[in-house]
Amino acid sequence: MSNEIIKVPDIGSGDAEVIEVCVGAGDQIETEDSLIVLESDKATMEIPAPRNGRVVDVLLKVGDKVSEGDDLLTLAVEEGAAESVASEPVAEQPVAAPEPEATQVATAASVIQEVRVPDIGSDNVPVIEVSVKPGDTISQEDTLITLESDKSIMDVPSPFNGLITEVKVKEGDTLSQNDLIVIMIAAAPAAEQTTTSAPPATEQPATPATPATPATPATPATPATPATIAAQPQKAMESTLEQEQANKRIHAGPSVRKIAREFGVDLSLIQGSGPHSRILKEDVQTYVKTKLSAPTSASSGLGIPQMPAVDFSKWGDIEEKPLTRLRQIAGKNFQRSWLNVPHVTQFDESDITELETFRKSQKTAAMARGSKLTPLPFMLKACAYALKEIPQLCASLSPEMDRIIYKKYINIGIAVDTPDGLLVPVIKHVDKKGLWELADECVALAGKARNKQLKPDEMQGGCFTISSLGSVGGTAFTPIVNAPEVAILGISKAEIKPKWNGVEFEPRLILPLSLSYDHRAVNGAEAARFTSFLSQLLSDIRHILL
Ligand code: CAO
Repeated sequence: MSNEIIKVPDIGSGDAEVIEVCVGAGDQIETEDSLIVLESDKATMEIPAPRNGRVVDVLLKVGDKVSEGDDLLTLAVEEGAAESVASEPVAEQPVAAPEPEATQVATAASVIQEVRVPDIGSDNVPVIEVSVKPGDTISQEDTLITLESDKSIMDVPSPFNGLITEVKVKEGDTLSQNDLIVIMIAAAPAAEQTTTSAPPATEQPATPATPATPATPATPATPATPATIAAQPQKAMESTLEQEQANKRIHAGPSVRKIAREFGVDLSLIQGSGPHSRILKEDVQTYVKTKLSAPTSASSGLGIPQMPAVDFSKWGDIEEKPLTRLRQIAGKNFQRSWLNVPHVTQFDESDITELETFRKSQKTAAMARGSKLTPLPFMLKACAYALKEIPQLCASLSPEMDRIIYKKYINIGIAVDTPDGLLVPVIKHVDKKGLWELADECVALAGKARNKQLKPDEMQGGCFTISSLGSVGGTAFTPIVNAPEVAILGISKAEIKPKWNGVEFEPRLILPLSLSYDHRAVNGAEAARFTSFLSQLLSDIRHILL
């Protein structure tokens, strides 16, 4: 084996951008396998392997600008194969060896040139755009016509600077190699033109492009012109970018598609102003301008609009402080959940008059234990019962959204407000713990949260969350589901309210419940059954104390 540097062949234009690297170090490749995909403003083209071998090192990366002769990769090849390549006489031939078929009438400073269709890989390819007309002064590389086969779209560039005198094709014509496109007065003698990097069709050999084989390798010196590249259009199409694939039925030339890709524009959103609604460069430019000048608050349809930057100091003094890291992380989690989860909130209330009487009766005992018996441990216990009764709320959706994962354990998170932001420690196996144990754990975990002492595993494994604002106030709120959990219970401040007992209005302590749930996993009836069951449990705590 010997190492050989494979170089970029003649790509028919000055330079091109690497838009895809198809091989990596260690790959065993065969002749004709695609090595890289290049894109110039005229065409997308694959560069095939000139011979079998093993890739030692890829010397280019996506985004690199390359031209003929640049190092592409190092290939380890069999000794024999490398030698046969080196001794291949074709490799030494100059680029413009083939005789042009064009009729040339030399004048002092110009030559009349017939420009013909190069090797485009197939016959009878329809012309979808004619970009020049008699009288046009054009530069070398300007597009003359655009052809579209069922496999690829290709601009045919002018090989010369000069003046168009006659256009021999029109849209809808079908062309094959060597068909006449235009007659033009080229601005320089033909001898100079043959040295250009984009030889015209008339300078191509009349024979069809021969795929590179080990015997006749497409070495850097047997260049793959745009024509020979077009001989592998199917492969080229496969490697075209995703958006291009989606747009391939849209009428637009490669240069227009390139601009669209650079600006991230979906061509299907653009109304073409060219013949047969063909999208022109100007259409893309106008579209981008319109989008840029649109008010930032308007949705682009491509994502969530950014909030505009506002200089609040224009209206008075301000003070700017960084958000704590915790608030930033929590904020992202809220937003992700809010955007991903279709939220519904079920409101309910529970008469906790008896619960409160019992709780107060235990206050001294709680203090003696060094604990605190707030309504929260009762909520935890009641929720554990309700989650067992309605397991749909003790579940998560699979990331693919095709399965629901029921959890057979009951771990409940409690939202704790800390100076740095919100933390949610998780109380494990709530169903297996008594009220005192839960009360102790609430106090301990809330304390750890506020003192930044929570360990990661104390914040993991939750099935459901309780967010209690009961000590603060409010009548109801809509908590955000702590995804991937599917439900969260918000508790607001219990208030004395008049309740009709069948005979008279009675003052009762009423606790507001707000259950937000992921409507993909939980139905409204299940949510309502959950809060209703919870309400009953809290109204008569004998059930949960059992
Ligand atoms: N109704 C009326 N009073 C309530 C109540 C309710 N729903 N919930 C609690 N209280 C009372 C308690 O009984 C206690 O009073 P007593 O000392 O007289 O018994 C008082 O309010 C203070 O309770 P607490 O806040 O110390 O304890 P807690 O168990 O109720 O709550 C905790 C603990 C950690 C959940 C709470 O301190 C907390 O951080 N809550 C904020 C949660 C939050 O921010 N959620 C929003 C998330 S979305 O942004």
